[in-house]
Amino acid sequence: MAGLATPRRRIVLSTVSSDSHTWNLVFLQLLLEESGYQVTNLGPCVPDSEVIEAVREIRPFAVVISSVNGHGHLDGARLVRALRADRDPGVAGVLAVIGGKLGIHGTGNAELAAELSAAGFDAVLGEVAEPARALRLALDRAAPAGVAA
Ligand code: B12
Repeated sequence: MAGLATPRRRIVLSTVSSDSHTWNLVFLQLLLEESGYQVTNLGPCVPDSEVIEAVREIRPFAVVISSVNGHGHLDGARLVRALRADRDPGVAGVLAVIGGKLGIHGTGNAELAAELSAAGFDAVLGEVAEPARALRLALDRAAPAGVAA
């Protein structure tokens, strides 16, 4: 049924360029699919340019970025700046969410979250207690009518 997905249902899911962890992506893909989204999972270690080209091609409702190796605060900030600087308004304006282990100092990452928000992310979820709930809430806030209905 992939061809029937509306842009509001599509999500591009990726890690940051340095991150080779994959089970986080499997978890997030299943979670998002359960919530009614059609997910394009780009896999681990995705260069910034590939994420941006996927957004250009797929025109998703949101791009969800996962960081596990702790480099999310650096790689994610660079990625979202490039996304926001794109000449195509449909790419530059896409809803962007990042979460997971954003740094290497455990959960105390309020500063990193602020930096990532300033760089351009709409939602920075960090290592939250209930990732599934937090992600659903962040996406629902951006699409109040809900996509799974
Ligand atoms: C398996 C594993 C690996 C495997 C990965 C294999 C694979 N193909 O996936 C291998 C051996 C390759 C590996 C490599 C490395 N790893 Co590793 N790895 C792990 C391990 C044991 C499990 C990760 C996992 O699969 N978890 C299961 C998934 C489902 O959960 P998760 O990844 O934690 O994701 C959850 C949350 O983070 C969150 N989440 C993640 N993304 C997002 C996004 C959003 C939007 C939201 C809302 C939530 C969210 O939700 C997920 C589900 O709860 C963890 C330790 C641990 N017990 O967690 C270390 C760990 C993640 N690894 C770590 C490190 C340091 C590395 C290396 C740098 C080691 C090294 N020196 O080489 C490299 C990194 C390589 C790279 N380029 O990225 C550290 C990260 C430290 C940090 N961030 O502070 C950890 C935590 C181990 C540790 N305690 O030090 N690793």
